[in-house]
Amino acid sequence: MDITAATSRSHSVYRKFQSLFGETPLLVGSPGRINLIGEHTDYNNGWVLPAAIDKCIIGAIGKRDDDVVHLHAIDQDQTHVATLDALERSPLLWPNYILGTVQQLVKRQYPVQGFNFVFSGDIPQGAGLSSSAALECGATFALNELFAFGIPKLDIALIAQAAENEFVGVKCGLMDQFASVFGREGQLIKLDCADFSHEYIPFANADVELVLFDTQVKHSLASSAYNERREQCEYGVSLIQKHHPEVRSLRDATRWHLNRYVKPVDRVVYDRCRYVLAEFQRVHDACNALKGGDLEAFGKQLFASHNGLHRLYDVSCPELEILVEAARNNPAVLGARMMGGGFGGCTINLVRAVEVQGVIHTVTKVYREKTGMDAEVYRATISAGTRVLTIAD
Ligand code: GAF
Repeated sequence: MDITAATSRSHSVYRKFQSLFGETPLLVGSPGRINLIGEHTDYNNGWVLPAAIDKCIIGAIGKRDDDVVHLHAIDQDQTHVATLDALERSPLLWPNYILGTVQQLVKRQYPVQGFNFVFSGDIPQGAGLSSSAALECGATFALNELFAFGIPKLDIALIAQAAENEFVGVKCGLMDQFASVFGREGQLIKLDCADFSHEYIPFANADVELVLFDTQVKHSLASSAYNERREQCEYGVSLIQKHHPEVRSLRDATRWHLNRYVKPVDRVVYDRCRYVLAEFQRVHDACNALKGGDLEAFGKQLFASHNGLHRLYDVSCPELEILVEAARNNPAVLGARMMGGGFGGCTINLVRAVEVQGVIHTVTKVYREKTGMDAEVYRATISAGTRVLTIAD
């Protein structure tokens, strides 16, 4: 989103809140994310390399005198009203991302009171850009500001993740919520999901751009397959644990463990686990390449990550394959891979800046010819994390 669009959207969220409730709200912005490499590694206690982007949720929040939670989604033109003592799942789905965070705050004994919340977003849904994490983080952050709870940033991300795990029912790792809360302009975040230590790595190179191609599909098995992959990894760990109780996650496992204890029992689980171990290493190799300014080596890690996601982790789909193949055949693309949970959504492409227009033209043409659909294109700008906005923003 460019600055003008962001400003006009902040204004319209602000005005909508005033027209509904006659009061002046607090405004927050909470971004979606991209991930350069480290896919399906977060819930295995490994490393990821995400960044917050300029597409975001803008929310307006204000206190009420009762225990009502009054939510309004501008883009859907839908309202959901609940009370704090009866936080039930809504069939509208979007309220659950907010109600889930409220439930987590109540569970942690933060004195939440009634509030009004109005929001709008420009993060495409189902594109793997974490619109749901942005909403969860935005709501948690806004409630923390409104009621001055003093919740540290890491806990905001953890509360948002717990909302997704427990209220929404997707057993995601912490990557999306962490990236949304901790994002910084122009910086990638190398996050160690075992202890949440992290370092920022600048992504500032005028020679390349990050281009996302959106398949425009989200296959229905996405969330059930996601939970199944997680269970398969846990099963692999349990097979090793019988002999080596000190191995508590794939982070502690080695190829030797996999060959000895997993491969003879379950070949599919073995493939899942060996993908994860290889992806751990690729994150390090990619970060080292980036720090050394070797973008070609960095790009190769992206292609290798995709191969593993497709062949071993089995979370790709025909539409993603068409986009990655079209990119692979183009010398101006240094690296490309599917991004996020899989089964649809976007590919992320590292493209030589001077050739971006040509790459967009060719890849979208191939996609149209092979699927009859138009791939949406986003040029990613790495931006700041969840924050308070002034009306001038
Ligand atoms: C989704 C999840 F929400 C993340 O936690 C992560 O596991 C990702 O899929 C795959 O890397 O975005």
